[in-house]
Amino acid sequence: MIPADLPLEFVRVVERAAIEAARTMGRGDRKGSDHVAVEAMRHEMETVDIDGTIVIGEGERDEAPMLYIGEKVGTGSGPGVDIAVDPLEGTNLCATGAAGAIAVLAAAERGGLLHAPDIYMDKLVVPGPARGQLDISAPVADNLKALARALNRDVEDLVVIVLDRPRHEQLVADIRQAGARIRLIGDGDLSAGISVAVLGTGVHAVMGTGGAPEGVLTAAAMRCLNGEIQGRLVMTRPADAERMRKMGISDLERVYRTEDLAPGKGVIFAAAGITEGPLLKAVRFFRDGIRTECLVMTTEPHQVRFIDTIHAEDNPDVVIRF
Ligand code: FBP
Repeated sequence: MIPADLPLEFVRVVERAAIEAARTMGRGDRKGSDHVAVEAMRHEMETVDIDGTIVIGEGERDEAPMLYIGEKVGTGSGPGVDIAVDPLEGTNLCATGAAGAIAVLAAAERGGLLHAPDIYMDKLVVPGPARGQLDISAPVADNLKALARALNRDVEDLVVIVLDRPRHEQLVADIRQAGARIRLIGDGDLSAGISVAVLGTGVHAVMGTGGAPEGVLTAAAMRCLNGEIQGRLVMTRPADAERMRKMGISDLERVYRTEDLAPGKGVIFAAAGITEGPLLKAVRFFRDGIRTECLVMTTEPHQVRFIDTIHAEDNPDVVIRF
């Protein structure tokens, strides 16, 4: 049983990572930004009463000094939880001050999140009304027709988010051919996926290949937002086969559904805005404090909360503005 206050504890963790990353915004130092976000998240996590294990993190133990896969986090007293983190999703976005960088954490009871290898994944993310009506293996045009039908609009009225990469040349051509509109993004298919599952954001699907770890985090968000992700692992380097084998994955063609990627009963998803985004505002620094915006969601109870926090200086003269 996940304690009721745990989601709010995780808000603290993503807020801290977001604040530290945001201080480095625009410095052009993607590694430096990532490093401070990782350190801040790791440090804040030490105070959370969980017996946590990182299942998706900064890499294998020999690659990452902190938040590596298998690392124990939390005070050690409390429930056993598996944790997936992306302390800075969109390192380039933060380094250049572009929109959409977020700090992210998902958690579930043991076994509640897929231990996905750090390789690519072909993804299809759609909002709740289209759940179960598209098939990642079907032609793009068929999927866009099904999506339009589910959303009660024409294909021409759909906006599909695609990572701007040469590998997506054919996909972009297929979407254009089908008549849908496209938003090409530089980075950040996880925050794009979250926006897709929230009606009113003006975007209706994410298509194309991005990171598999981001796919698992997207699935945790979809469990809370009733959206859908379908994903298929993609091997691009010789080392990927070994990675998959080590994780017990033999079927390359397998299509993972939302519940395969994030099967937990009690899923928690927390994200904090770093740079400005469609759902979460950027971290704002002012004389008397810092303001952050977070999204924290749970499946049990099913809640989606937006939390706007002023971290005020400890000073009796501080003025709080709306
Ligand atoms: P980072 O924050 O690790 O830089 O990842 C950003 C991102 O754009 C993800 O959102 C996406 O899944 C992945 O990188 C795509 O990978 P690539 O940049 O190799 O195409």
